[in-house]
Amino acid sequence: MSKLFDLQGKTILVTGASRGIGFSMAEALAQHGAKVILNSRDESALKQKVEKLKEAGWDADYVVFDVTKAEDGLTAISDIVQKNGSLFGLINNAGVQHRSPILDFTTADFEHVLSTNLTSCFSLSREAIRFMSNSGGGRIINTVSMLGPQARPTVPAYIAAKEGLRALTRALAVEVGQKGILVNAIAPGYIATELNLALLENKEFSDWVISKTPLGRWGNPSELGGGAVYLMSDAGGFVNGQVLAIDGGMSIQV
Ligand code: GCO
Repeated sequence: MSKLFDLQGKTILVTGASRGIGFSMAEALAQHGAKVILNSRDESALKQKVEKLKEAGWDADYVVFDVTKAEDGLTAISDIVQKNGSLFGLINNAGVQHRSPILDFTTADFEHVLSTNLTSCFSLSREAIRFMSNSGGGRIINTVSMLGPQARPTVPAYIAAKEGLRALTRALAVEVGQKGILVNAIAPGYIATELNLALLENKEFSDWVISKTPLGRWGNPSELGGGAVYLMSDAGGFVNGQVLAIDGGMSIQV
């Protein structure tokens, strides 16, 4: 079988991986041979998900830390390297959402979203790069969003953070490419996850998503895994600083 998508021997940390897109990406990476390390703040959920992957015969572990605490991220990454010998990949997937009309949107709300969705990706990437640089290279994938270049009302912090994360992807890609570290992003469209439950249950909003998506439906979290495998594998070996849209075509429809 082709080695193009083979991730045997690769240790990959996925943040925000106890559910939704993060878990689906981790599951796809494990199915292609990677040792996946799932992160979130919810140890009970992580244990369940790691058990599910192990029962399927995959190589998985978990690490509990809050991505907004840089020191905890550094400790977690160094522990992963110590336990596994290396860290080949990092997926900065953890994220939060806050929806509110601008006049009710506090600065604290804004800073919380920016801290989780952008600053934490910078800090974790820096620490991952520290190790990847000494082990011949690696891969970083940032989960951005269709929102950024596109916008909608009531989610200014999310849009600002995700657009900033696109820019951070390019900034890191140009700085660490020489070290054999590739940095890319995946931009999901509207995916049926817990983060979007309120939107899925809002018929008017859900009908709008369906009408604006050429494939005429919400995406499933499992549809994000292939993009992660591609960008982590030899198949993506010359892709750097790019954003892979996985949105059913929504971002290109007027
Ligand atoms: C929202 C949603 C979006 C989606 C996704 C769209 O409130 O509009 O949460 O942000 O999660 O990012 O691409």
